[in-house]
Amino acid sequence: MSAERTYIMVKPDGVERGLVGEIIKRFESRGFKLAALKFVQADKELLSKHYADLATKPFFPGLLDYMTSGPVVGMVWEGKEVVKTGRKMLGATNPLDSAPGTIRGDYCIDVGKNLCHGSDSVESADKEISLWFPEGVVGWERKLDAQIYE
Ligand code: RTP
Repeated sequence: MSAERTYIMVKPDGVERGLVGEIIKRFESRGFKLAALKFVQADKELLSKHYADLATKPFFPGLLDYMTSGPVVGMVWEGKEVVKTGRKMLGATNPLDSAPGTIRGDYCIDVGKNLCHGSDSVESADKEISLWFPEGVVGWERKLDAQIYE
């Protein structure tokens, strides 16, 4: 069983719209294992680190306003190829390009209100998990894994 981890975050619009449970449910139902979860009012300093690669983009100030407009729910999910699969489950960055059946494809319309974030590589996931969970992530053994992985 792979211990790959990804950082998934419900953005302020997702929290306000009551979609936290729905997003968690999709990852749980798929068989991924929840490894950490946190409700945070993030500040611009933290988000500037999270989105450092977007600092020169014209939409960056608006992105910081959006992401600080309310609390977010940060999570670490664990499982086989969870980084790539998590991104597929979220859907395309622009919700209008997201397939039905994905989170964005089912629940949103605009790129600036796209509900959720998912790490785009294992390397990004490691950085994001360290940034959002500096206290570390507690490992736990899930006996159910025997019913999910061959
Ligand atoms: P995320 O980090 O949120 O999972 O999104 P992503 O990797 O799919 O996309 P990225 O290019 O890293 O963009 C990060 C977030 O910035 C907002 N965005 N707005 N107005 C725009 O053209 C625009 N482009 C991106 C979105 O909230 C996007 O998720």
